[in-house]
Amino acid sequence: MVLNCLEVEVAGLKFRNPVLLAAGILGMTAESLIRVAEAGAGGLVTKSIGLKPRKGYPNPTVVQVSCGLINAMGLPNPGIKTFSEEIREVKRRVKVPLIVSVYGYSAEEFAETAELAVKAGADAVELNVSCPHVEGTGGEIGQNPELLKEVVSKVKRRISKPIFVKLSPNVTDIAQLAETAVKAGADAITAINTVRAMKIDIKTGRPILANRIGGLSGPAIKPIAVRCIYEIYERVRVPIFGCGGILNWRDAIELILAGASAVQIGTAIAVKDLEVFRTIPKGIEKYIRRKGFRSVKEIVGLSHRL
Ligand code: RRO
Repeated sequence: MVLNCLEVEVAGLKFRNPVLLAAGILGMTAESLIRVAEAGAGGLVTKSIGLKPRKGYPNPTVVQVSCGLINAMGLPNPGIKTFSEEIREVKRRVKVPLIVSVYGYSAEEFAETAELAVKAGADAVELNVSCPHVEGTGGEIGQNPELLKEVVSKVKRRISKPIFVKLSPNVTDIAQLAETAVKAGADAITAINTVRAMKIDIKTGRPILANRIGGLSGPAIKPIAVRCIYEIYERVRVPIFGCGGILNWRDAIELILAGASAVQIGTAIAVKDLEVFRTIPKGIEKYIRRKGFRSVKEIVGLSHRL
């Protein structure tokens, strides 16, 4: 019998392959999420959803730079009550695990939103404590160990599904924050969110994004993601979802060798389309077989053991 060497079980969820959709892209409607699943993704993470609808920032919200994209979307989302219908629709139509990314302005808001997401059918929640440019939430919570602990432990008391905590690279010691999250009950860490960045139009002299500062994603941040994952892997014993700058299967392998049990893809979809959900798993599988391994699990964190 030929075993599927790509299948992984992470934080109690079974994924047919370790290449998931990252939060923030194609994650706001059931139709786009289903398209991603049908394109081959091993799992789906939604756009970050809050308790109430939020418009987001005015345009321009995204700008391309030579090494990636800078976005300041500003958490646009329909709110969990409306989004619950999208969750139900995805669960009715596709089998892959659905992880709902949630945010809040307080521990109570995180917990209420997570609870409603699970009630609608989420297989897990990913707590966004790392948005780099929205006041009162995101990075402001994830950078503060006391607030981080309060948020994670409150959500843990409220839901029985796995909790992933998505961390920011815009901190001095990401591994320390990962440890705080795990002690408070995180079942997995997702690393990393975008890196605070800016672009200025030299003709007008003005910042291009309406919010001025945004988050950089894409190839420029991959070495930062590798370093963060490597440090987190040394510090905590829960699985890591690696995210940041993956464009091809080689990048995915690098994050897995650093310690990621599975990876999430965002910006590559804008650059290369949904084909990445076929080409990246295929490339990972060929690498594993060529190297004589039986399963992707055998190479998770391998660079720490060599
Ligand atoms: O919506 C956004 O502007 C956004 C979010 Br929530 C996030 O977590 N990371 C990011 O780069 N943008």
